[in-house]
Amino acid sequence: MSSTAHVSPDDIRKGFSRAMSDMYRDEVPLYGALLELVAETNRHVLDSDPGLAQQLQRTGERQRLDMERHGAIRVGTAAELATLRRLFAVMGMQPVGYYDLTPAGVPVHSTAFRAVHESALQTSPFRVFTSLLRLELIENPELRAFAETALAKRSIFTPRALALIEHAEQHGGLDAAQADEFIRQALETFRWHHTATVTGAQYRQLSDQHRLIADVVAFKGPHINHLTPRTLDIDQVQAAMPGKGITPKAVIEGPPRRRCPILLRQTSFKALDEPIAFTDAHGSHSARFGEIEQRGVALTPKGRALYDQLLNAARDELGAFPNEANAGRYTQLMAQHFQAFPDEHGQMREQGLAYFRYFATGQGLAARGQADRPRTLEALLRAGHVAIEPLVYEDFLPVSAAGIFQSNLGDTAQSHYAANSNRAEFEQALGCTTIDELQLYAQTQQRSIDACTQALL
Ligand code: OOG
Ligand code: NI
Repeated sequence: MSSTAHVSPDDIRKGFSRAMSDMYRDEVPLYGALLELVAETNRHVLDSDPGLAQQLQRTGERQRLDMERHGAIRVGTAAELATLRRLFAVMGMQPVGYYDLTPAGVPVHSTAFRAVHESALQTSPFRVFTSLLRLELIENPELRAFAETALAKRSIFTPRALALIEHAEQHGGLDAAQADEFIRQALETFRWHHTATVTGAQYRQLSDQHRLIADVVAFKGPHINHLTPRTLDIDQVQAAMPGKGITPKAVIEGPPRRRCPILLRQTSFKALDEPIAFTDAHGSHSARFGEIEQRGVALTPKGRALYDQLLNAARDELGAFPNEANAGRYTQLMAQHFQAFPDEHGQMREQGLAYFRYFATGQGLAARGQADRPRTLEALLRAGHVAIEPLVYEDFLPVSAAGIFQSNLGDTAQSHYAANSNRAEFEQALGCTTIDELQLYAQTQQRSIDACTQALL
């Protein structure tokens, strides 16, 4: 068996991402509508902005754009999270970043499973935002015990999925037939269930504590709750959504609209109310929604600090959680505060605010071997022998994620938790540490500089 060629984890991820998207489109038709709208908008943007088309061609993002998406799931126990880590590892996905959403009233902490190397991201940039419920935040001891018992009874992975994970770990990979079966079996974990594992009354009790708690505890598994395609112009899609029968949330999360996009902008439409059979009665539950994202350049620690400072200043001045009523003022405040953030790639690079990829230009390659050619990176850039392109942000933003969660939980019940952020506990549950995303961006940037040096020797 081990003599058969292994399928690359990147190809398994690519296949899984496609299978997941097909499953979700079958189950949630509005996701299909959103995919079409995003594809149409992206085509239009690429046709009307040749400069952007060229930039995305050079970085490879244009080639990966149509298959680019992220999903999100929520689990209930350390064991579930640890097994998910092993499942995602089979597909070359590792836990990157730690996000604590408790300060925003959402009783979870999270990581994003994704590929980490630019060449792997190029094959498939699929990411899964994965949250672990913090059961210790349930105040009522009986309810907490009930939730723990319900979670302890369930098994969210099929026996074949577990066997194939083990096989991949022991043999260093899966062959083609095993990879196909793995994709099918792994998909089962993320499927929607029309039946709950609890009574209607138990569901209500959990839900009264927090809707998220009911969403995790009352079901057989961590259904995928959204899949998010990447658009090149989120304002255009947001404006076009109502025409397609989709009502977006009032405010786009993340930075304001800019010429040079930074980090991540996101918007979503509310979760659908879906019929559920409880063990003793019929009712409904809403969990699944649609979201779109627009990705911009990754920021350095200095750039991120400036982003956080400006975001906080705008929110402080708004004096309330952004909502339908204050959306206009929020947009205005954001635009105003973010004037302090340079909106030109050259300036962002010079001020050390963002990460870039460096490319040897035709001019640079033509000058190879010439005695008087420039030597330093700065001189090469000035001479046009090297050009920069923004390094795309591959991760998430905690304040935005909290906004996405809230819009789907109904903005009504805002919980307040005094609990501290607990990265160590999360990593203990996960079974490893989370990777620092900033280090990944710095490494990709450095590899591109090294490649330029090589090419222009
Ligand atoms: C995850 C919400 C966060 C994002 O894109 O920031 C998220 C969830 O609702 O489970 O997906
Ligand atoms: Ni999302």
